[in-house]
Amino acid sequence: MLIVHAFATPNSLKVPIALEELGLDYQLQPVNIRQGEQNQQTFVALNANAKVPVLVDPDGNNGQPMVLTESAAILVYLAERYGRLLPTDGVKRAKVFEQLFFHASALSPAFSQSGYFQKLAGEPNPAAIARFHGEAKRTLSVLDGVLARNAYVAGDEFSIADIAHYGWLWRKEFAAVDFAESPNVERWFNAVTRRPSVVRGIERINALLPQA
Ligand SMILES: N[C@@H](CCC(=O)N[C@@H](CS)C(=O)NCC(=O)O)C(=O)O
Repeated sequence: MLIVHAFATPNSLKVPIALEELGLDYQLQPVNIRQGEQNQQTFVALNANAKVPVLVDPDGNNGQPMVLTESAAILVYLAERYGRLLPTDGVKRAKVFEQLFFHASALSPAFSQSGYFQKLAGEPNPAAIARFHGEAKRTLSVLDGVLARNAYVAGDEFSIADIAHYGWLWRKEFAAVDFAESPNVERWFNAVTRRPSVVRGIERINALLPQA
């Protein structure tokens, strides 16, 4: 069975949503990043970058185990292995990659750092907040422009690029952004939230949080 090392985080959520979309069985292995478990030797042996998510496919490498890190790479791997969520047509496929790279290089780091400097950093850093909160709002407005033209982020079909963006928009409060000036993102977000795969993925990832 596929194993996903994960926690209730934006990047982790992407993987169970994809697995639910693909109708696959999987096990979530909790890595409590609030308690530093991502730095334990056993986890760093799986991901030298010490971050969730990590996918372990027991026979993904010609019958041998395959370990994969980076949420966008995991989404591409699953889509290619199971033949869904990533068009084969050149232009449609390129548009999915355009959004995946935009997500991984722009929106995701902006949201992550915006949240870090506003919610977690030990001391105030106005320049960092201005830069990253500004980037979070700016990338959200870029996405709003894309969704003004398309039903989904890479065109008229739901794809792994939607799953990638959804992960961070699910945690928009952490980045201190909202949909007040992004009505197209809001329409898309609400539609994606209603997908059974997303409902189930959120339920399973939230179950990784320690019970109070
Ligand atoms: N580029 C990586 C980012 C992964 C990432 O930042 N994961 C966060 C949780 S969403 C994490 O593990 N943080 C722990 C830490 O930074 O120590 C991906 O997309 O998988």
